Order: sequence, then structure tokens, then C-alpha cells
Amino acid sequence: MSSDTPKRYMKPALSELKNKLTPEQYSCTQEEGTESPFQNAYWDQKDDGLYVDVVSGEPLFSSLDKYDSGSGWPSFTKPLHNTQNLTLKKDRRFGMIRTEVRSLQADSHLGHVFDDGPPESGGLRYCINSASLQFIPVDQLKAHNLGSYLFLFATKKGWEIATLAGGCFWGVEDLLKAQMGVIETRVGYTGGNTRAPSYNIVTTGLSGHAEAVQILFDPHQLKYEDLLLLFFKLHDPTTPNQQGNDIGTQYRSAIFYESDKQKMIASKIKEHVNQSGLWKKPIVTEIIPASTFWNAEEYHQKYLEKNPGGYTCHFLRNINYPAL
Ligand code: MHO
Repeated sequence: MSSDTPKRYMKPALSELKNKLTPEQYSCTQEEGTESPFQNAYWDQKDDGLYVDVVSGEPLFSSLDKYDSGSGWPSFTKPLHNTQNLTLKKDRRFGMIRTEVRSLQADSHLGHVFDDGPPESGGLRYCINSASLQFIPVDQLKAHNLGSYLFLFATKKGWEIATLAGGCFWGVEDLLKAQMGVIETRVGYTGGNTRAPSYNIVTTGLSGHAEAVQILFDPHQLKYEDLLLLFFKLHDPTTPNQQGNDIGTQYRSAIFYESDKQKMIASKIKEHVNQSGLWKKPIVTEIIPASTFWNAEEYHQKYLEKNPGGYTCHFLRNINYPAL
């Protein structure tokens, strides 16, 4: 087990669960019970958010995959993470052969999966008891330590994603996450040529990836233009493959655009910064199409929040670029 592997959940004793859960929750999760259709908390719930295991809090399903199956139980076309945090078991009870769905961490009985789901979404119907779940609305995800899932709701909520590289991602993330209009950030590796890279690989410079930050922001509160101007104040965009003392292609300055509109704005802002004459050397920031963003290890996420006073070579310079 690497230091980054999450600790396996320790399920409380049944006597403790009996006190903690409602009789319905206990019966569904611990005794393979089934609640009544149309008389449960979430069968008709349409709000955006995640459904977590009522026992462990493990995130299992998303409102983005929920649909109205007419069955009277919450129905999903797929689980949140493929099936990696579910176990499927053959269930021969009541003279039927069904596939039971259980959660991985707390081993809660959740419901069953059937093959009569919407064909356009893969044809599966995860029919899940509300009593086995707890719904966490989007605006409470952060409070439940589930902020990284906010990225999933970008399109639905009209939020935008920016992907920027400007040296060691600790400092870039720390300064950007504090900006008005920024909903969430995450650090990772992108722009290289190996799958699922680790920090140890990226740090050799051989994988071609850059240390990068993804910023989820509300364009009504923060314009992409203004986010880029900040980016051009918090790092030195004139040093090829280097930021401060950190040297290597993983520390290059780059804007990974997510759309043609972002590409156009990025070129315009880079030119604007170049023309301003406020840097002595030319701007070397690359403007390249976004490709797979591989999340960095958990200990790198919000690193400077976890390690106050930790290493950074980033700061907001007192630069005033001319008005656009
Ligand atoms: N010079 C720093 C860079 C860390 S950053 C995540 C270090 O080697 O710790 O690349």
C-alpha cells in the first residue's frame, strides 16, 4: 500500500449502527431489506449533487447519472467510479436471479442492477434504496470534503475550467484558489505522453508532463481574461522550462486551452502581456490544447494549506498591465 492509498474504512459494530441508523437504513444496508417504492427520500430527487453511502460517506452515485425509471426507487445509469467501489453479487432470493449491488468500503447492501436501463446510456439500471444513501447537494460538497467532485458539475452549472502550468503547482494553486469566483482547484500532470504519471516520474522531466493546476471558476464572477492576467502576475513567464530554482520541462509555463474561445483569449492576453513591456524578456508561455489531466497524489493537493510555510517560489507581483 503506498502512502497515498486511502485507509480502508472500519465499519462500526452492528450494535453501534443500530443506534446510529434509522430502522429503515439499518434494514436496507445490513439486512438486505428493500424500502417501499415512491415512499422514500430520493426517488423523485432532482437536485444536483452526490449520493454517498449512508454508513461510511463513500461517494457512490451522481445526480448526473440519475434518471426517472418509473420504479419509485432512485435509479442511476452508472455508478460514480465505474464499479471500482461497488461489489456485485448474484442474489437468488425470492425465486429470482438478480445482481445485488453493495458498497465496497462499508459493505452496505444498496440495491440491484438490471439490464433494462436507457439504451443510450449503456442499458443499465442501478435500482438503489434511498435508505442506503445520503444525498449531498453540490453546495455542500466542500463541507463534506468532496470538493474535488465539483469539477463534474461544470457544464451543468455553467462553470468553466482553466488549466495552467507555471512551475511547482503548490504555489500556483495556493494563490489561485483564493481568488473571487474560483470554485475549486486541483493539481495534476498534463501535456505529456505517459498514462497515470506519478510525481516521481514527472520530476525526472522524462514523461513530458507539466505540473499544472485546474481551476474551476464561475465566469459570471471571474473572467478567463482576468484569471490569465493573474497567472501572468504570479509566475515569471519569461524563463523557459524554469520557475525560480525549479528547472525542467515539468516547470514550463503553459496555458492548456479547453475551447477555441479560450485559445483566442489566451493568445490575446499573452500578446498584451508581451506588449506591455513590463517583462524584460519575451513571454515564452506555450498555448496548447488541453489533454488528459492526471490528478496528482493527494498529498500534493492544497499542499500549502496542509503545510503552511512550505516551499513556494510564487507570489503576486505588483504589476499593473494596461487595461485591455
Ligand atoms: N523544489 C520543490 C518543488 C516541488 S514542486 C511540487 C521540491 O523539490 O520540493 O515540484
